[in-house]
Amino acid sequence: MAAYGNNVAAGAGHNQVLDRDLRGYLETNADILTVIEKPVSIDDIGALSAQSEGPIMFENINEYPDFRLCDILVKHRWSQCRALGVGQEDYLRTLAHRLRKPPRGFVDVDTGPVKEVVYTGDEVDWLKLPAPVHSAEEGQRYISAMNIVKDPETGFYNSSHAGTTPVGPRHGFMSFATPHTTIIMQKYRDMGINEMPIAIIFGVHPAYEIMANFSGTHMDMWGEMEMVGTIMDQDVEMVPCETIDLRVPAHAEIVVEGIVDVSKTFDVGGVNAPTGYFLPKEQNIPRIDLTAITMRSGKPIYRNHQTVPDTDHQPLPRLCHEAVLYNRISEIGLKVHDVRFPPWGAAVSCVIQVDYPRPGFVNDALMQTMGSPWLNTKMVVAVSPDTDIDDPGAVYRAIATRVDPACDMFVVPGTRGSLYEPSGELIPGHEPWRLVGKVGIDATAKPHRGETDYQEAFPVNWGKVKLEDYL
Ligand SMILES: [Mn+2]
Repeated sequence: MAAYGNNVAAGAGHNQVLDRDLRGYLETNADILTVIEKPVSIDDIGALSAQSEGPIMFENINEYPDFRLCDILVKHRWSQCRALGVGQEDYLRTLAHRLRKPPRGFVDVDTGPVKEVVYTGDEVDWLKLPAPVHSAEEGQRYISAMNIVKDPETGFYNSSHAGTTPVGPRHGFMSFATPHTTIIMQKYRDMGINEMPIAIIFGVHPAYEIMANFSGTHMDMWGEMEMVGTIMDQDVEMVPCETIDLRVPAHAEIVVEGIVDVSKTFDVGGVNAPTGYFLPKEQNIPRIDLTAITMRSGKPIYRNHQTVPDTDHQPLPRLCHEAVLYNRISEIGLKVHDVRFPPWGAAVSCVIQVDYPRPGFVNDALMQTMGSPWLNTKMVVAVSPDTDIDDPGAVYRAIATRVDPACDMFVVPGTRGSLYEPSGELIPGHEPWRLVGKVGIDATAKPHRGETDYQEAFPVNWGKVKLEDYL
């Protein structure tokens, strides 16, 4: 599955100036894009997308002939690195470095491709967008695109990917699972404003999506949208909305404009968690009412994020976490080769790949990672550079062979559990929050316990002679 990353020639996929839009990105990165031209039903798109390891585009959807649909843009490092226009080996440190830079802001322009088609009033109907049902348990259509809201105090543009259930042509329910939107909605209420403008954006360059999922201390300095140009290392253009006081990416494929009534919430059904479970089974969330839809002409591309099983729904929200942890662990003094919330870790496990000068460093790095702000570090494993972090079997092998359970792992009971997986105890009176323990596992090679014992044996000419050459 890492074949692309290992086989592409040095320089492939590196574009010094990144494409401004998703169409350009897909063209530049055609070598890793799977294009499906055969007609498919919208009911099969989830199951088909989730079989692809790399970006996939459906050109002909039976029920929605006017749209294309793409997915799985950033599941693996070999595709994530294309979003920054750097090689796989440079991706994480590049993102980590750029996240420490000041916000570049965005460039205001009057109009852009996303205004080629404009629907307002009764013409607005988002049920015409190819939003699929993501699982039988959910049983209803689910929109997973990026959204933008404006902090009414600072004016900064905060972004997240709040799962949205469309239930009529012009309304739906939005699950704001991220703390910042919750804080911003409270600011509107405190100012006596019940109508929060919101824009939902489909089909942007994947760097927007990586940045939109940032989670950490930033609200007094910038919003995620002001940082997109920073991580792309180039200007991004924004256009004014038609019906609300908000600006949106000029080169997006589709933009939905609407208003969230922050004064009320509604009981709606459950949701597919990034862990792969149908949790929580009930949600109490606000309603959105649509005011406009604008889009590009010529078969606009609907960006779907199929949520289950292992897709880019697991890594995407955690790519900035990885970069923040890269910085924090580096500060301790370890050489960090990689930090990964792997798709096969169900969004509650993190693997750090490190070198370190002497005993003691790994436990500090494990504690730093386990104590991160996010609820995704229940099980943290440290490995050495000779363990293939892309291969779950290799990580398991390191745990099996390089860990003395009596001294290389430690458990911390009673920490903040994820509401998205069932292992923690529900906290009475605070449902769906859970209490859970965490485990740190040092599966690194330990030279101080015998250098040569940690060297694995391989055949002569391993990696040089290929069986395929003899077939
Ligand atoms: Mn935020």
